[in-house]
Amino acid sequence: MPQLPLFESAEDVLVDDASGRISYTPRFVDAPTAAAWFSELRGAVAWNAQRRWMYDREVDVPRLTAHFSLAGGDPAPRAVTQAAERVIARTGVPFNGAGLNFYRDGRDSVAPHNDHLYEIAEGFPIALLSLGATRRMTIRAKEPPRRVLRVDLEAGSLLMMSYATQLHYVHGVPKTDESAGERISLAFRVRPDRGPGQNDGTFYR
Ligand SMILES: O=C(O)CCC(=O)C(=O)O
Repeated sequence: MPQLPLFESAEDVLVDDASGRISYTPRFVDAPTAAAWFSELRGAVAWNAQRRWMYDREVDVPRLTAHFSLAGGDPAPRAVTQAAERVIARTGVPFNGAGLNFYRDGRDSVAPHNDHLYEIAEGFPIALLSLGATRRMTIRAKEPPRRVLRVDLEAGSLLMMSYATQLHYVHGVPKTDESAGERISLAFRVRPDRGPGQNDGTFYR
C-alpha cells in the first residue's frame, strides 16, 4: 500500500457496494501545486471548441477539451505527466490516457453521462483530478431508487469511480447560476488498446 504524503487528506468512500466504488480525496495535491498545474494547462494546452449533433442540429460542446496519450506519441504538457505520475503512484492503476475539460464559467458543463465502456479497459477505474474553481458533480444511480450524490470537486481533489459505476450511475457537472471561476479537470483512463495479458480486470469493480 503506497504511503500517504503528509499533505494528503484521507479518502472519503462515497459508495462501496455491488454497484461499484466511488471515493473522493480532497487535497490529493497541495494548493500551490494545483494552482501551478492550472495555470500551466490554461496557457499551454491547445484547447478544442467542439461542435456536436444533438437531435437535428449542431450545437457547441459547452466546455473546451483536449486529449493526451500517456503512452508515447506527442508529448503531454508537464503538468499532465506530473499529475498522471502522482495519480498512478497513489492508485497503482496504469492510466495511459488523459482527457482534459476546461470550464470557462458557470455556463460550461458536462451533461449526465457514463463513460463509454469501449473507451476504458474492462475492470479499470476512472480518476478525475480537479484544478481551479470548485464545481459540483451530480452522480445519479440509473436504477430505482435512483440515489443521487452531490460532490463539490475542489481544487487538488481526486474522485475515483470504478468500472462498475459506469454501468450503474451517470455523472455530470451541471451549469450553475452562481458565479463560477475557471476550472480544469483531468480525467485519467486506461485505454483498451494495451497489449495482451496486461489487463486482467482485477483492479476495481
Ligand atoms: O469535469 C469533470 O470533473 C467531469 C468530466 C467528465 O465527466 C468526463 O470527462 O467524462
